[in-house]
Amino acid sequence: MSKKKFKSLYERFYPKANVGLFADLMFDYLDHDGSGVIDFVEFYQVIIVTELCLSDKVMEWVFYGADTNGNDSLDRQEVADLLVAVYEMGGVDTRVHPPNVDGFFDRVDATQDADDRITITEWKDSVANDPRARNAFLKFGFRQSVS
Ligand SMILES: [Ca+2]
Ligand SMILES: [Ca+2]
Repeated sequence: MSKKKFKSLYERFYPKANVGLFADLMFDYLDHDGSGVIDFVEFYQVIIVTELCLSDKVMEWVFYGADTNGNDSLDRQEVADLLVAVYEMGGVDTRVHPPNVDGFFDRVDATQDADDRITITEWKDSVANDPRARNAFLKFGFRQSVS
């Protein structure tokens, strides 16, 4: 999407905040190659970084944004894509430090119902227990109050 579209979408998410300048900054930050265009994944990274805490709403939005096939749960590929987005947002080079998806499932899913899918409940419980994901959120000003 173009910068103009980005700013208008962004302002719709935050109608009460003066986000124009920040939207400019974020657009330029995300538009690594200077093409003047960013994609939706990049856009939603911006939305999560600008929330001030990990509210339920944000956690749900991220979850359903990551659920690309719309079946209300995250499989391993969807979790991998999501963790890459979150880690990259936190400045982690995922080519050097790829997300440990199996470890994530061991920690999050195996301790719950072990059905090899991440539900919205499991997802909300998980971020607080993933240091790299939590740091990525905290780095952008999230408060630590997850839940
Ligand atoms: Ca899914
Ligand atoms: Ca599960």
